[in-house]
Amino acid sequence: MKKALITGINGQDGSYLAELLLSKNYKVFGLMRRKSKLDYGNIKHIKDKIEIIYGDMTDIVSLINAVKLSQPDEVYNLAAQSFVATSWEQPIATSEIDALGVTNLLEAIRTIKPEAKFYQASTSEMYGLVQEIPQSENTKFYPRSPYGVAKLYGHWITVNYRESYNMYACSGILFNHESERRGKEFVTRKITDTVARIKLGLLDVLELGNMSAKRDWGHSKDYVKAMWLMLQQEKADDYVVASGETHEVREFVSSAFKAVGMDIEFKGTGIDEIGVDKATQKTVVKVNPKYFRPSEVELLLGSPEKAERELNWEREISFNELVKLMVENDIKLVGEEIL
Ligand code: NAP
Ligand code: F7E
Repeated sequence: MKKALITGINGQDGSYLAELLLSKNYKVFGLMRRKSKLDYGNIKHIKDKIEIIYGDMTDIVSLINAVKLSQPDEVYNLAAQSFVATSWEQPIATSEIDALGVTNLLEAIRTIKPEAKFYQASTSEMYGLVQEIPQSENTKFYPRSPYGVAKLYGHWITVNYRESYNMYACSGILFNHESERRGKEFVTRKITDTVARIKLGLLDVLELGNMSAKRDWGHSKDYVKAMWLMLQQEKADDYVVASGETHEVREFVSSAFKAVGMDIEFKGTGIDEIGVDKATQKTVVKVNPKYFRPSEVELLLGSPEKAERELNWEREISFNELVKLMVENDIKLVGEEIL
């Protein structure tokens, strides 16, 4: 039986990856932070099948303990302060977790179990002010947030440990991936949750920031398969995982309203832009500048060509299916709330 250690197990990706590895008969260990109130987050339904180890990416002692206890064949480093907007409010914490935390974990592995295979959750945010369209493994990086900068360190330290110590260390440069388990502060889930509340009469308006930003969105379930595939190769390498399509935030909004039978027309520009329900002529979308970022990533479009060719990775859930799954799930959850 193979053993895997997943940091950030109770996050969106951690929970889907744990399900995937359990289905492949792995013994799964998950690193979680201690909180004042015990909350298993996204792994409530599988917590009895997983061995939880308490630890923190900023505390190398806890990571050494975690590696000692689990003796993993594979380590997936998914733990991070992952919300870009928060990285301007907490740049130091973000760097300590997302940058130095990676070194902490790599050192713990190098000391205790250097033959373990390592996956680092890198991100398309490292491309930031994009230098090329589409972005591939060879595109120059230009991060635009403290989060992107910290993740770039995490990426390069992974490459460096591979080259310095011959460790099997991979970096997956994943473009945005979402799901029914996405945190509600991220734009997709904020949209689907609010659309559900508007549809059910609990809210009137969805307030957003930059609706012209373009993202390459996929479903987390598809993307965790690529993480696993990266650790099953003969040689460690870095891969872009993306859908190969880009959509404006505005388009996600229209699709989400469409999924509940509402047709939206956008009027005006900039901070005066509104989205109007064609049937009732009511304003259901507004811009609120408080959601603008100090510096924005305007466009992301990834090329998954290498992952498709070398890993045989394929995405199964399309953009429209993703929006529909998320909206239907939020209609159900909000419906249960008001019962
Ligand atoms: P997520 O839902 O925010 O999960 C992050 C996890 O990290 C949470 O379980 C969180 O635990 C844990 N964590 C945060 N700080 C920690 C610390 N100091 N010590 C230990 N655990 C800590 O993020 P996700 O969407 O699943 O993303 C997984 C990883 O992929 C992240 O590294 C993210 O940066 C990266 N990534 C995500 C995307 C995407 O579109 N989703 C794209 C590219 C890369 P708490 O519950 O205690 O906060
Ligand atoms: O923003 C715009 C916002 O917060 C997407 C993380 O998983 O993917 C994620 O980072 C876009 C941005 O995700 C609102 O300005 C407009 O342009 O959903 P997001 P993100 O910043 O792309 C990458 C790949 C990661 O690695 C990260 O961990 O949407 N936007 N209005 C808004 N965004 C939010 N959150 N809220 C708004 O009201």
